[in-house]
Amino acid sequence: MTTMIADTREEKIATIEALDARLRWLSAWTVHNANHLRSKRDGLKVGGHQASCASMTAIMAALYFHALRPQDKVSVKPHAGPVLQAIHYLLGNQTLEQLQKFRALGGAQSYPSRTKDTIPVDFSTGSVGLGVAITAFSSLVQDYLIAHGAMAESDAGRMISLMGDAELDEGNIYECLIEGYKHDIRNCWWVVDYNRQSLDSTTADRMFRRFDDIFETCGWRVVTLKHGKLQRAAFARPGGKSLEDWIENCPNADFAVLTYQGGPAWRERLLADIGSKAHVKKLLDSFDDDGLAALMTNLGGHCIASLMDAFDSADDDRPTLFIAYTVKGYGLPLAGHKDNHSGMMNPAQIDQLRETLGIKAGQEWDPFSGLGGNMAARLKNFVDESVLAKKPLEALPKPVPVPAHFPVPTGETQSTQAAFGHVLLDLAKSSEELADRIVTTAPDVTQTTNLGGFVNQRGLFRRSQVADIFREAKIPSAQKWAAHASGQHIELGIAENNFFLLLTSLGLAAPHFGTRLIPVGTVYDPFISRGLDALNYGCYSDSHFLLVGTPSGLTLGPEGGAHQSINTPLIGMGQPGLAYFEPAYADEVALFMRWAFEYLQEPDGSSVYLRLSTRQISQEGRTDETWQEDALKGAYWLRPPAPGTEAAIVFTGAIAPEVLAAWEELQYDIPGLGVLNVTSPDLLHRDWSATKAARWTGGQATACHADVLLSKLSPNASIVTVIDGSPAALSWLGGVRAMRVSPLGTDRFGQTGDLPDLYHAYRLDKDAIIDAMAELYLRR
Ligand SMILES: Cc1ncc(C[n+]2csc(CCOP(=O)(O)OP(=O)(O)O)c2C)c(N)n1
Ligand SMILES: [Mg+2]
Repeated sequence: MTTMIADTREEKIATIEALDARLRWLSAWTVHNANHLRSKRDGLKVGGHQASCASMTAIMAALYFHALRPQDKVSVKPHAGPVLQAIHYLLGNQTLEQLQKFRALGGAQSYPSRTKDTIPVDFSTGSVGLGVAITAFSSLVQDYLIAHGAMAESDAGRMISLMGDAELDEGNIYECLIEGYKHDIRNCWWVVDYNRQSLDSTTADRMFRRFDDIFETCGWRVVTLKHGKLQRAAFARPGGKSLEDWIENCPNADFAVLTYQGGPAWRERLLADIGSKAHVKKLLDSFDDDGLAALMTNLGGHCIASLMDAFDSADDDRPTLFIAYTVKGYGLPLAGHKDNHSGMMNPAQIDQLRETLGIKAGQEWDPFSGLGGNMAARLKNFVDESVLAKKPLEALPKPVPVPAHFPVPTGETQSTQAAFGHVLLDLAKSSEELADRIVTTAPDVTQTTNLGGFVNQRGLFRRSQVADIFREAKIPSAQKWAAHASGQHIELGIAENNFFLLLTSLGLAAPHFGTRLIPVGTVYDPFISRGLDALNYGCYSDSHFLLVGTPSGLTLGPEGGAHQSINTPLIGMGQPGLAYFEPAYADEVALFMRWAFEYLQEPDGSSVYLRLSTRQISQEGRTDETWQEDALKGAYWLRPPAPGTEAAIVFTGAIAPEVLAAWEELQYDIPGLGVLNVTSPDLLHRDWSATKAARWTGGQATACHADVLLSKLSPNASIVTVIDGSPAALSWLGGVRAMRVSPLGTDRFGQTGDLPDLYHAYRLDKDAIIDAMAELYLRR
């Protein structure tokens, strides 16, 4: 055994203080190198946030090298990304080359990224607020796994967010607090870097204590770290009480200005304000200017001993908010300046910092430079022995088997939404392992999106049993809402941000906790937009889940314009990490769901989005399964064209009956007219662009699926495209083989009405399709 540097707590504090200084240096130097030393080709500022990093190095040093346990997961405030990189550099998990390529292609990312960074990252961050709330949902997912016997209670980790104080302005934080309270979440820590500065300004003094109230109301313990040990020692001396009171009442902006100005300014102001009070002058005189500046900025969030004590004090599973007072830019010449968010040290200033920290010129990247061989070896030993160095790598458990076929819901007329409900219900009644792994959720729209059948079978999830009072009182209801630890539906209030964050956490259950869950979430299609950033966050984090948007489009009829989704097909196409399908028929729903359950378990898979409808339409009398292969690629000929035909109708989704009616009528004028059912405008478009790109990027220059399908038509053919949504989702198809297009769809807000009226008013009916075709012919 090598001797540990930290045999006593005092030694440990001193060691972590040394690491804090290293992290401050390495994070600042990484940003400096990227901006001032690396050659530039485009004149763009590279950027980076030295002040945001310095604000948090002590918090991170104390957390990572003292409080963290192997099973804990951490979400790091985006702008402290370089500190996380530096920690892994000290641990030997990060290379010099990666740090030198900070913010360059293939290098360390500006903000921690699960998918792009080479170091282990538990949670991606970037969009402020989301990286915080996700930890609460992951603690809920952990509870779900414990309750379902997939994890031992003793293996429960803490889900920790290291957050900026401006993140407390994001509404999604409070949505999450409320939902978290309902679910009685535990094992969640949020540590606020309370530097009272955001990007633009110094934050409002009025919020002092309000955060405590809000969090305590929601069941959290609040631990405030206002003063470091130097300050506490000074307060205990004669005159100290006056100094403490002065700090207590000092407005945030004044504190920031004085911090920036330094020792002489502190002295002048303190003497002016409280110099006449007993013993104060003597107390202040006992510090030189640098000492006074150090004293006044010795806030709790920069004091390793105070941080260790605070973390140690929260030794149960109660959710805990640590408010750690800090100075933005602590220890740097940028400290406290209101413009320091993107501010950067100039070469002279970084040189000065290097000297202060005892690092030799030319040894800036040396992890333990300037410490002397013995000390450096002992520090390295401490780091190597830390819990973090033993953190297990993320697991990739085997996929859950998916049955080879899903039975197709029967019925002459069906809606895609009802078919979705049937497929899930069949699964819920089965003994398939897949059914046991499915977790459903919805933001208060469980019944109206046809999840009810699954929930009746599998129950609501609650750690402690909640009886179904209506049922016990024998009041008839279609819903059996008993909640218990083995339930598989997580009920959410109406907050679509929460919905997407929960789906994200559920989708990360495999890498985070070693057990695969198959998340299925339903939401009214138009309200996807309400949680769009959280959806994007989930996809960016490479979480895989099945999203069902239903009902969709004008086809919602009498519900009217506020509920009719228009641009969701474009969201489905434009969102990376999300494969969008819009089935027309029930058998397509069964096919895509089966495919999705496999695809979202593949390492290169993604989340899947089904855009569904409540409109009941006549089903196709299929005679074979040949359509399926093409349907899974994004489109198939529902009515194959005669070879070389001059025209086709290309459609997506629930307006199939109008399309087929137009087809019947047009056949006399256009014999052999084809009908192409585009089941996924998304896959079709991706395939088209990928095939085009492949020619130039070393791939095979094959024809894309859309090209193959449309090549059945004459080279001079025309197409009418029609979708209950943005026409742009399909109109691009004209570009694949240079065909003329008449695009139908909705590009203005909807309104109430029955379907014939609406389809007529918005030109989605049979006549509109025939007119559009006629127009193409007339213009020949
Ligand atoms: C959703 C979102 N809006 C805006 C931004 C731009 N932005 C980046 S950091 C920041 C302020 C951060 O302040 P704070 O959380 O207090 O961090 P710190 O002071 O520690 O840098 C803003 C507005 C963002 N990253 N995400
Ligand atoms: Mg801040």
